[in-house]
Amino acid sequence: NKKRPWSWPSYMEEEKAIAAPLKLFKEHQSFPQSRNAFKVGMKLEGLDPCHPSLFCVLSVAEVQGYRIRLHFDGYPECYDFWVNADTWDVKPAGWCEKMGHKLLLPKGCKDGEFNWNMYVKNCRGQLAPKHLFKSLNTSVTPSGFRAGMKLEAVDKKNPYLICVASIAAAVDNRLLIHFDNWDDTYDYWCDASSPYIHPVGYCEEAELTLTTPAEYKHPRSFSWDKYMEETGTQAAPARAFKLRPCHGFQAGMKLEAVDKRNPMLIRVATIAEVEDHRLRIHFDGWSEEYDYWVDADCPDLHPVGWCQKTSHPLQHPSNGSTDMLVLPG
Ligand code: MLY
Repeated sequence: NKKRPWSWPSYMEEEKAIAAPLKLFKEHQSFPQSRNAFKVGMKLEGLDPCHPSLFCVLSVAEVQGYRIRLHFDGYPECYDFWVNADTWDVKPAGWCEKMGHKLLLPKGCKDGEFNWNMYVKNCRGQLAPKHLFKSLNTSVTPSGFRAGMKLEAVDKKNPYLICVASIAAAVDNRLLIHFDNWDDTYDYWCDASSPYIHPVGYCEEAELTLTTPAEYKHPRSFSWDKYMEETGTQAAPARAFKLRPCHGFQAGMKLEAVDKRNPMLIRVATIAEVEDHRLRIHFDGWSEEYDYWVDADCPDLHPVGWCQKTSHPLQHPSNGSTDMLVLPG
């Protein structure tokens, strides 16, 4: 009985399962239109996934199919992270300066002394050419959101809290959400249809508790009108908030998903459970304790066949025992 190589079609037949239909995936999850042209050593500016209000000086450390591993210049490799080549979160050198964003410099570089051209020359690197950045050519319709406007937002690190928040930046169709009087470690980027943001007055209307700004003197008597007057600010207009349609994914559907514990790996996975905007991802052949919840539009979810199309290795259920060795902790 010769062992045939693993394949999606035969696996699907064995499992009597169906693939999550292509139309349910967002463009940034689906099959890319072009190749990944990033090369190891190219330098760029990009968001720190653990601290998304910060753009940093990064280098491409590894290329795998349509994905790249990014390294923080001057910092240990343990902070490296993987993104898709078309992510909005990376920008060409000089983008921050042009947009007026702060750029976290490589360790050891002094503010005001950093110059991209000199830097690249000194470390014999190269800048990632502008045309590799998909996100620079997106057409953007004005959204009505402006930096400084107030809103009510879920703290994604403490998702049971809806809090007084501000738009810290509005770039393309992306909004940087900041929590008033807190440091920027809770900040995150989202779009106008994010289920995590609501107009001023939402909590009152829905009879939910609104978490007031840190150190706010009279949290019990918080009033938006008073607060906005005190701070000289405005509410983000209610019409700017868009309703996100249901994702349409159903439990049992198969897909390819990045393994959060070892993000260089993409595994055969099943949707185990669905909520309005989230999915519980189960890795086939692995214990349920490795399941995790993600937003349905997460860029780490891909349709069946994505790895093959983009020349990325796919970890299938039957080789679980070998890659167990590279799973940390
Ligand atoms: N227990 C946490 C809660 C922090 C909440 C911050 N949000 C509102 C931005 C702490 O005190 O660290």
